[in-house]
Amino acid sequence: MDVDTGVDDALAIMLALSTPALEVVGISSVSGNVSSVQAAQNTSFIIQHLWPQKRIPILAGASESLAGEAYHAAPEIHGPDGIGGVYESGRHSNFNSAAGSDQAVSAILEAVAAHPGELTLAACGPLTNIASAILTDPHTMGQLREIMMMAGALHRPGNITPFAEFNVFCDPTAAQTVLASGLPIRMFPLDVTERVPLMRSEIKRHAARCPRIADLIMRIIRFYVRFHRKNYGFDGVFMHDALPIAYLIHPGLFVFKDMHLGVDTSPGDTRGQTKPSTIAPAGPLVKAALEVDEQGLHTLFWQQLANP
Ligand SMILES: [Ca+2]
Repeated sequence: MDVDTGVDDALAIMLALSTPALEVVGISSVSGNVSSVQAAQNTSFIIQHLWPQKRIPILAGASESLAGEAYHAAPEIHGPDGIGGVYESGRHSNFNSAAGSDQAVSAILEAVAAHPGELTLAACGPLTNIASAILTDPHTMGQLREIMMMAGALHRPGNITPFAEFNVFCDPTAAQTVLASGLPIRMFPLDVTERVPLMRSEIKRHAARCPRIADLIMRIIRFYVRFHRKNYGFDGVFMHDALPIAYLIHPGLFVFKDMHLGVDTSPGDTRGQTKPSTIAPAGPLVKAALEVDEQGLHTLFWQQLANP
C-alpha cells in the first residue's frame, strides 16, 4: 500500500488488515493529506493501536511532487495531523522518520522483485512514489500484478478544484507517468468513491461488532465529518481509499470500463483533470470503476472489521 494517511487511508488500512485473505507486505507513505513523515507516523500508530502484534514495514516516501513542488496539505479537511488530532494528542515515538523517499521507492521495488507477478499495489495518495519507482526501474514494476489507484474524477467535478481530484492534483505529472506506463491499472475515481459515505450512525450501529476499531474511527473522523457536513450535507465521511481494498476482497462489487486516460499537467484551471487521452497507450487500457454496489460494500466492510 502507498498512503497519505488521512482518514480514508486509515479506513483502507483497517479493512486490509482485518482481512485474513490479504497479506500487506509493506506500506510506503507520500505527502498529500499530510506530510509523508506524518502519514507514516499515522499509519504506524493505527497499526500498533489495533494490531500490536503485526510487523509491517512502513517507510516514509516522497515529501514533494516529481516536479519538486511542496505537497498540498489538507489540515482543514482531515485535521492538523490528518487523523482528527488523535495522533497529536497521544505520545507516539515508535516510527523512525529518518527514512527518506529513496528508501520508500527501493522498498517498493524490492517487494515487487521478491514476489514477481503476485503483488497488487494500492495507491491511496498522490502517485509520486509509484511514478518514481516506475521511472527508476520499469522492468521490476512490470512484475506487479496490478496497480490500483484511488484517483481522478471522470464524469463528475473534482474535490479540490472543479476539475481535479486531490491525489491527481497534488502531483499531475506522477499520475500521468503512471497512466502512461503501460502497466495494468485499475482506477477508482470520485465517480464511485463519492457514492459510498460512511455515516456516523452506521459506525455506532456496528460498534458492538468491533468496539476498538469503531471507537478509533469515531475519533479520527472528527474533522473530516465537519468537511462533509459543510460540503456534502451528510453526517459521515466518504470511504474513498477503502474502495480499492474492498475490490481485492470482492471484485464483483464494481463495474469497470476500459478507458484510455491521461492527466492535464498544464498550469491552468484544469490542472490535474483526468480525461480521455489522445496519446496511444503503451499497454492495456485503464480499467476505471464507474459503478459500485454501495450496500454490498458496507456489508463487506463491517463483516471484515468484525473479524477477530
Ligand atoms: Ca489518501
